Amino acid sequence: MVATKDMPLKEYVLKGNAACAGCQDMVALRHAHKALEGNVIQVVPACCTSVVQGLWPKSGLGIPVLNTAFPAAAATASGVRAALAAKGKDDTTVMVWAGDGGTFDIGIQALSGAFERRTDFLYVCYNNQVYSNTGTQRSGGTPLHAKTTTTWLGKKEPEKLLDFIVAMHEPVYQATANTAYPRDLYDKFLKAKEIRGPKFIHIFLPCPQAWNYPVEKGVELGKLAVETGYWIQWERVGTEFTLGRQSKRFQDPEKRKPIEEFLKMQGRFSHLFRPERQDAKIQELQDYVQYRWDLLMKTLA
Ligand SMILES: Cc1ncc(C[n+]2csc(CCOP(=O)(O)OP(=O)(O)O)c2C)c(N)n1
Repeated sequence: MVATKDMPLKEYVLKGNAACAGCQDMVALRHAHKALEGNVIQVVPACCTSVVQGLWPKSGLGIPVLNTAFPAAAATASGVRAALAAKGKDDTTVMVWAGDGGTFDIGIQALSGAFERRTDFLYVCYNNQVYSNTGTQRSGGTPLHAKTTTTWLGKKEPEKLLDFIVAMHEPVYQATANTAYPRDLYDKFLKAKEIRGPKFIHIFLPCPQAWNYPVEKGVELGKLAVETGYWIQWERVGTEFTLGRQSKRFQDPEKRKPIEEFLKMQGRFSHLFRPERQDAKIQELQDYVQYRWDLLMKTLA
């Protein structure tokens, strides 16, 4: 794994942009771009990142960015790749950077199409599990029982199992990442930029606004997600699966921390503990951890 001192010093996420305090998207963008070293065209649909990117002619990102309509990110990437091919520029990474709303829900048709066309691009879904930019409405990536502005009593359905939907499109590279492990995230982008074909990186990304936790706790929360087994770090090159070293220990349910520790740090789950404890709902979320592990190890490993 890369040593922090060996990462490029150049910053592509510029100071003074419009991100909220504690925004983990900045951690993800910063390390992704250090790996890509500026040789990238980034396609951004409507999401928090389009606010960070800002209004033309100014920009909060020091790389070429193409802002596109909410459902169209992956289709736009196919077009950018075709234009680059026409100019003979094959070594530039074309990267979609979209939220969970723009991926699980609104952009999924375009995503499916671009993968089916085998577009040479990298699709990144930064998953803060909610439509953050417009005031934190529930998305297809919002977990069971989480409160959002459109699920006041907690969401009634679990999230879509996006990784499995994407895997069935047979990407050449697929990985999960987490901003609590920025060196691992950096390495995954380094790897992705060398592989030609459709690629997908799914980033777990706590949002202090939507999840309602103190802004300085983002990394702690990201680590807890892994230590409780809630988030699993893995990658696949073609069909070759590797369980991430951060998650290896937690394949054993005995080694995992109880899901409660992850839930308790977040206001969006406070109704599970106050005014009285809702043991059945906490248990449902605990059981769902094992369900996802089993599904992953049975189908993709
Ligand atoms: C077709 C369309 N519908 C709705 C909107 C309004 N809108 C802009 S950003 C956004 C939320 C995006 O959520 P997500 O993709 O999860 O990214 P995040 O805001 O969390 O970064 C919405 C609903 C829009 N711009 N276009």
